[in-house]
Amino acid sequence: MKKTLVIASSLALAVSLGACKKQAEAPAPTPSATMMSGNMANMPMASTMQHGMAVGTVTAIDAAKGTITLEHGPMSGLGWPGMTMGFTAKPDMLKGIAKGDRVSFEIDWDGKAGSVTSIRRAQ
Ligand SMILES: [Cu+2]
Repeated sequence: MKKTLVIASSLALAVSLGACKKQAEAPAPTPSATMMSGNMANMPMASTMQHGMAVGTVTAIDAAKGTITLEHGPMSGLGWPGMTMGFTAKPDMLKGIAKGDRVSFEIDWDGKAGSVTSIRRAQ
């Protein structure tokens, strides 16, 4: 009887831990345009711009065109799960970065496309 109780409560614990993790991965609230002030609020791009940070691996890169594809882990700031996706970047920013490199990077996301604002090789 006592043993059954212990098993039941550890099961309940496992379930609640699972729920907790799921909640932590849920997308963060979107900053609204009202959080911005002055001229920024009048710019459609700026009003929806969000910032994200992640670590990932370069799966494709074209420094001349300023494009990079990253297989990234969870994106903090945007609440994204890990995925593979393409971004734009200033060509200068991609100098010294190669396919297969592990990088930590930050992006601005306008709701449709992401542009890299900083990227560096991770150890
Ligand atoms: Cu992504």
